Amino acid sequence: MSRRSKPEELTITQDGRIMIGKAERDGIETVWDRYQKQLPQCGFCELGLSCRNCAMGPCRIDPFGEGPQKGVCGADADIIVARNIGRMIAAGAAAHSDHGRDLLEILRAVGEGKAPGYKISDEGKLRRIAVELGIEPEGMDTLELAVKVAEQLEEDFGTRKKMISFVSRVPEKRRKVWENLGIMPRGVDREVVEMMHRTHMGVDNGWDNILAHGLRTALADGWGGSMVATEISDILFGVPKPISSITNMGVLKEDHVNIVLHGHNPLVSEMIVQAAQGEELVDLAKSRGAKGINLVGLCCTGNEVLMRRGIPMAGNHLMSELVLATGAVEMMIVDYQCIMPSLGDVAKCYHTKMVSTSDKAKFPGMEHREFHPETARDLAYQLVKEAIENFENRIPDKVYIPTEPVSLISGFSVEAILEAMGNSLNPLVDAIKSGDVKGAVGVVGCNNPKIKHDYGHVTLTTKLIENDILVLDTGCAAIAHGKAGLKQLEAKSKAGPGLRKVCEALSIPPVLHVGSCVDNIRILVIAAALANELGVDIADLPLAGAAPEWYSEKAVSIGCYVVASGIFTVLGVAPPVLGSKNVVSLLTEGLKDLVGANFAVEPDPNKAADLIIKHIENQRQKLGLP
Ligand code: BF8
Ligand code: SF4
Repeated sequence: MSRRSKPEELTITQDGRIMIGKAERDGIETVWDRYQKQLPQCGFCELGLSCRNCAMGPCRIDPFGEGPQKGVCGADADIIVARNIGRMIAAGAAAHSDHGRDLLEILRAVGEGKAPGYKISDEGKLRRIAVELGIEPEGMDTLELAVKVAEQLEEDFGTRKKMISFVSRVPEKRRKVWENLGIMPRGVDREVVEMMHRTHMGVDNGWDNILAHGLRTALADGWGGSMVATEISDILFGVPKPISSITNMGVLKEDHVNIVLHGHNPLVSEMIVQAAQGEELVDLAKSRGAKGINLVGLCCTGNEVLMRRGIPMAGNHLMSELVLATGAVEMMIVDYQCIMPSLGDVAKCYHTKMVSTSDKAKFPGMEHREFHPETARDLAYQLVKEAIENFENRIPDKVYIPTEPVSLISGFSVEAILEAMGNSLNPLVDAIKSGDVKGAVGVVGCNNPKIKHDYGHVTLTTKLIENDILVLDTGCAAIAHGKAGLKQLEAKSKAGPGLRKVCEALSIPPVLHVGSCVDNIRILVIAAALANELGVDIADLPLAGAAPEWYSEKAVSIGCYVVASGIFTVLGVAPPVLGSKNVVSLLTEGLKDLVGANFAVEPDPNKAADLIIKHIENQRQKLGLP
């Protein structure tokens, strides 16, 4: 194995640096060690030039033009690259959308009285969504209405429709763009399945045709599956409101029973939160020598319970192994997505009990305890009880909690942002018009060991707010910003004078946490509302997106629906498309003429900020703004 990099070369975070050192001392292999062992990674795959879609292959195209230029079937670089990225989009859209479907199943089960423990937390939102879907809620009781709404949104997945329901939220001009290009999303499952079909050998060999369908598949995620996930979570668990909390590994407490909630879907974690707040279990924890039960989150499940309940956030993607290395975790409960299969191994070095909960996500070294709506409440109680019983098994010599936590404000749903502005978009519109706020950027996505942990997010966002650009964030980017202190009211001191003024007037930080990765749709909803307010297309607004440290297929889908919705997007990691000049030129230039926005790739976050600032200035100029 090559020499380990120094912790300060791997992450900008203090807790991360300390815990990388501890992991090494405890003999734990981390994501960075495994990344090192993989180097050099396959150049063909990196460029998107390898294909294993059939058994005549695997095939690869020589990027230098000397070796083979076609696969066995005759597919060239353009076709292979487009097929590969198309399948990445399909997988990402599937992940978000299947998460949405799981929530719809709970909504229906609540309506049918089959999900004790779950309830409709926001009836107002249920009724608003019903009206949007063309359901007349008058005279219908809440549970009946829940079933109707679930039924109608289930239709957005598989059945044959001209378009999915929430396209109704899309500005008229944008819809025309999609219609003209033939990329109107018709059904979530349909677009994903069709992408798998098109990329089978001998089907779609128009590389640009595959990419166009890629945009449609991504739109079915953004305006479909992810939107369903967010809106139904709000109905079931409540619409987030500004809430204070704390973050980094210092949220773990040495004298408490620590339970870590990891994954994406709030349907397990919400039950655990309820169970852990019950007096009986708290008393049990005390009787076992702990001061109480301390729930903390990781990744997007963490974001969900942070946004709604203020549950402290232990860290983002690359921190998940290191959290276990504190030796202070009694139990980690996971649902699905972004859960490294290495976690079970790490936990073996400590007393930590690992529990998987979804029938579709099992892991080595974890005990599988499946959640079902009928029994979720009882299972949650049982798991918290077992975590408490595990407290006495802690190995004191191995326990180390590295830092003091940082405070933050979370909970900026669309509703909360509007409320902060007196239930009107006018303050934001006025601030943009006057130039106090030059524009807004969604900084989103993952961590990736190819980029120094959190460096991309924090550097980019700091520079954007300095330049009076409001940042909305989700996913692991949001956690990075939280740990860096950018989500505190005091962070306004780091903002430019215009943004600072607006933060003061509205009592908001310059970086607004809008949620988990499915919650990127909250940014779409605000963008659509702004465009409608100004009577323009989303593509005309001074907005941008950025994913400085992305790794996942979900992020590819997000990037594509954001661009197809008309928002310029900068990626910090190059997607595997560089093997095709045609695909690169379409994504970075051609799309501008087709959907009014394009991608850029810029690994240096300072330069990415410059690109975004320039883009926002151009957009302002085109709108005739100062
Ligand atoms: O959905 S940001 S690493 S945790 S994929 Fe995963 Fe990326 Fe984090 Fe959330 Ni999103
Ligand atoms: Fe090779 Fe074509 Fe099969 Fe891909 S689909 S593995 S390029 S023969």
